[in-house]
This record gives sequence, C-alpha cells and structure tokens, in this order.
Amino acid sequence: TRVRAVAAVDLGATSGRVMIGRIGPGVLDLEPVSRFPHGAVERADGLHWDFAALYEHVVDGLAEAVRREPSIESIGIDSWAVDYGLLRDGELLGEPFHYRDRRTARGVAEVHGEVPFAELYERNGLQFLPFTTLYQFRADPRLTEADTALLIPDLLAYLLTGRRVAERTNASTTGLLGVRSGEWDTELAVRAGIPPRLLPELVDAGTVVGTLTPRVAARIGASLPVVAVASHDTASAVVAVPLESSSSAFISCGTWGLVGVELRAPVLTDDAREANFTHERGADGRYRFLHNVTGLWLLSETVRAWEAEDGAPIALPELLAAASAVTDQVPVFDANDPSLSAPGDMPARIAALLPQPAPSTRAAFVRSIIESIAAAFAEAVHTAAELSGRSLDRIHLVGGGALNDLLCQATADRSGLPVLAGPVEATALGNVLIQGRALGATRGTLEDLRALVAATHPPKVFAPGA
Ligand code: LFR
Repeated sequence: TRVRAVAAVDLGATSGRVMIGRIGPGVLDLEPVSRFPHGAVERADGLHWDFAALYEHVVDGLAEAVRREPSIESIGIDSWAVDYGLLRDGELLGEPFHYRDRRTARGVAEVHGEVPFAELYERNGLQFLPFTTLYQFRADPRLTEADTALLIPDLLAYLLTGRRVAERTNASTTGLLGVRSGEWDTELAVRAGIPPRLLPELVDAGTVVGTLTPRVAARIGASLPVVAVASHDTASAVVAVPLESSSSAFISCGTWGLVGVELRAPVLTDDAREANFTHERGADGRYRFLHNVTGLWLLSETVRAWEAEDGAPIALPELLAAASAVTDQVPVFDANDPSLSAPGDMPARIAALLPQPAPSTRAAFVRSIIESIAAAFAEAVHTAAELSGRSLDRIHLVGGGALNDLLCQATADRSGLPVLAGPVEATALGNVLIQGRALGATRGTLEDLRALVAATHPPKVFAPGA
C-alpha cells in the first residue's frame, strides 16, 4: 500500500480551511491550502451565515488543493453541528440561520410544550442546548415551504454532487435521531411539528455521497468523489483522539470545549440528564458522552471587543504570555452561564458574573477566563467519570486549545489528571482518516486509525501541579 492524497474541508464557527491530507502505512499528515475567516452576519430576520461566501471559499480552496496535488482521490467535508439549509425543488431557501440566533428560544418553548424534555432525552439522548436543530426547525418561518433540510456539510456535498443525504454523526445533533436505533424518529418529528419529508436518507461515515457535477468538476479541475466523513466536526476530532483505553477522557477544544468519554452503549439515566450529558453519535456507532463547555469563544469574543475599542488588532500570543505571568489570584466565573452565549460585549457580560470587581488589567482578565474554562473542563471530566462509572487517568485535549499551554496546564492542575495535548488539527485528521479508510489506505477499526495518530502525532504532556 502506498500513500494516498485526499482533500479535507474543515469548517469551524470562526474560520474554515481546506487541506491536503496524506495517509498510508505509518503516514498521516496535513498540508494547509487555504484558510478563510467566517462568522455570524446580522440580517433583518436574525443571525445567519454568509453561505454564498462560504461556498465560494470551499470551491476555490478545493481547486487550489487539486492544482497543488493532482493525485487527490476524494473530498470530505466536516463542520460545526446543528445548522442547516432548507431546499425547495433543489434551490436553497435563503441563508442558513446561525445557531446563536435568538429565535430558538421560541422553538424550545413550543417543542417542550409538545414533548417534555425528559421524554426527548429518553428518545434522542441529547443534552439540552437551545440550538439543537429540532428547536431551530420549529422556529423557522420557511419550514413549511421546504421539501428538504440538509445540515451544513450535507448541504455542501449536495451542491457539489447533486445528491442529498444525511450523514449520521451530524444527524444525531438534530435531536430527531433515535439514540438507540440511529434512525430518524419520525414519530417524534411529527409531534414536534416537523414534517418528516424534510429528513433525507441517512448514510454512515465512509459512504461515497456522489461524484462532482460536471460544472463543479470543471471549476475544481478534477472529477472526484465526495465521501461522507464523520461530518460533525466534533465526531471527526474524536476519531483522531489517540484514546488508549476506557480510562481516557477527551476535550475537543475550539470555540466550544466538548468534554467527555467515548461509550459503546448509551447511559440514559436521570443523573446523566440532570448533568446535561449528551449522546452524540460517533463514527462506527460509538457514542460521544459529553457536555458542551463554552470554550475559547469567551476569549475570542473578549479580544474582538477590545480590538473594536482599540481600533487595532491584538496579538494573542503576547496576551496569553502576559496572562501566564499573572501571579495574583484571579476570580473564577461559571463559563457555562447562558448570558455568555450571544455575540457582543463579552468583557462586560463576564464582569457582571464575577463575585468581586473585574481584574483591572487585560492580562489578569484573560487569566480569569482561562482559569474559568479550565475549572469547567475539570468539573465536566469528573462528572463524565462518575456518570459512566469509569476511573479516568488522563485527558486528551485536541483542537486549537491544545496550542494554549496556559489552558492545558490549568486543566491538568484543576482536574488532577495529566493533559496530553494534541493533535491541534484533530478534526481535519479525523476527516482524512475516514476518507483514507474508505480508499483502503489504512486498516479498519477506529483503534487502528487512532494508533496511526499516536504514531505520527506525539502529544505534549502537562502533568498536574507541574
Ligand atoms: C463544535 C460544535 C459542537 C456543537 C456546536 C454547535 O464546533 O460542532 O460540537 O455543539 O459546535 O454546532
């Protein structure tokens, strides 16, 4: 077997990128091709994504990837979860809403009026998040006009290939997938007021969705298959976490910090529901038993506010170095407080949660943010251990947060467990791994895929109290 090349499109909540992945025996690496900022846009009817711009960036990035590496054999797309586009007769009905749009509050009240949360949990296994797709659908004025709903990666795959499917890992974040069956719960959809006709055929990660349409192939410069990867970014990231055993926890840390363990069977207890632990579907039928912690969003939104105030960009590495040098005690706040979820005015909203006056320097303020995120991480790790009945001996922290030494060390200190940081690009690697497996470039089980990650991407270790 030789080294094979694929293109990975990885879309986060604040930026997207296209990468070339290379995979073969003992080989797993990424070559960045393009990176583009994106984010929420405020429109008359609420918060949206500029989807037309996103699509252009994706196609341009793929064309550049093929130009650089003509031997690319397939394309895989992952993105943040829950958001969707509505189609009628194959045409997109307006821009997809952003999950932080405020209309979802109405959807929550209405859906819970039909199906109480405890019953939802029993059926879909999901923690309560106000933006879970079923609440968004319920509050979407265009729903009745639509004939199909596609989650973001499936929507892009449709525009590239013409085929409409719902990849299962991401479909599980809609709230409309049976937690045990892994099939659409159409009875639940009907009760929640969501027409089941909207829900497309489900496919598993690793399935070929289709081949680029002639028009798209002409722009990209090759006629390639699009493979459904574990298209929820967190699912892709966890594919690439080198979990050695059931005593390893993971934290996938970017905008969000997704904290938990991988399970083979759901834990649908009252305690799990009350602790707001979710069961999202992973590749190969695994479950991600995790809790969403508000992650680096707190930092990026704070920096965005300060930059607006200064009218000048702020260098994050310097700011973090200054935060590391702070020796005074800083106050810790509840990183999960719902008041922190909307964009805008983050320093003031954090200050309003502090039990004492806000730190007077930016360095100390950042330290307070990092310590608060780490405290929430440590708590979620311990809760995951308790609820799953496991004794945990390490935490794998992957994603952009793995570059943040201060956060990794604070998480180790506060949890009392070693933090193994990296890979930083776990999501894109997970995307490449599933495509590589579909091509036959590597052996089969998730454990085989993770062994390849462990061999090629050694972690940086942060010992507690070091
Ligand atoms: C991470 C993530 C989380 C999901 C949130 C919203 O990027 O996909 O897993 O809860 O974004 O989609």
